[in-house]
Amino acid sequence: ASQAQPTRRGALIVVEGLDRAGKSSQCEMLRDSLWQKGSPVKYIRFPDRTTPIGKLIDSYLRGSSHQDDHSIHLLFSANRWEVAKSIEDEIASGTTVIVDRYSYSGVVYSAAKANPTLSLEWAWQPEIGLPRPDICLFLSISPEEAAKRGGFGVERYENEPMQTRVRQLFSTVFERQEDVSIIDAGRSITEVALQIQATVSDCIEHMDATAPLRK
Ligand code: DGP
Ligand code: NA
Ligand code: NA
Repeated sequence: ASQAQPTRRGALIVVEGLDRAGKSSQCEMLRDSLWQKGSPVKYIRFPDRTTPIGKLIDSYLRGSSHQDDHSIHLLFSANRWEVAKSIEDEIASGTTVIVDRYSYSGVVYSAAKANPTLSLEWAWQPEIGLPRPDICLFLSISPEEAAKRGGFGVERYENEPMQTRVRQLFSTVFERQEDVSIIDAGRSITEVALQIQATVSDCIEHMDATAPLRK
């Protein structure tokens, strides 16, 4: 009788970075390269602006509505929680999921507001229990390189003082975090894409794909 193969789960890959680091293009290129190698793969992004909670977030980011700092923080987190189960299901079924922004953006952007009752520690609490990434790629660009890439957009957070605090807090958070790969995203799109592909292949090769996703 034929023996069922042990099911290999997919990987959870998170891509983080400052605004204009090139995250979205790199996520698309990574998705395409995994797809070409024959792995089932899905690309999602946070915030997911299409859900009811996502619509509140979108309106806040576009400056059309005001929210208390804690309240919007919890909405961003809830926006991840409402998708968490479907991420787990995809991964259990063998699909690799690439996520454009996750809990790290969540804590860093909120803590960057320097609200005295919104510390990094406070900000982490609602993230606890979400599926934990197998790898996080941090796309790092210098402030000089960021400036070369043109002006900021019009959304909330897209200004120099905020981005400077976000950059500092990302370093603080990633110093304490395992499984983070810092990618120099100041190079050409192709060079960055190749490094990302190599890093992800290495991660997928070495992870225990028979063990469930961590929390
Ligand atoms: P994007 O659609 O990737 O450009 O993200 C929109 C903006 O929202 C961007 O400036 C980063 C910020 N952001 C993403 N996730 C979170 C989060 O969980 N909390 C907060 N406060 N900001 C976030
Ligand atoms: Na943005
Ligand atoms: Na993005």
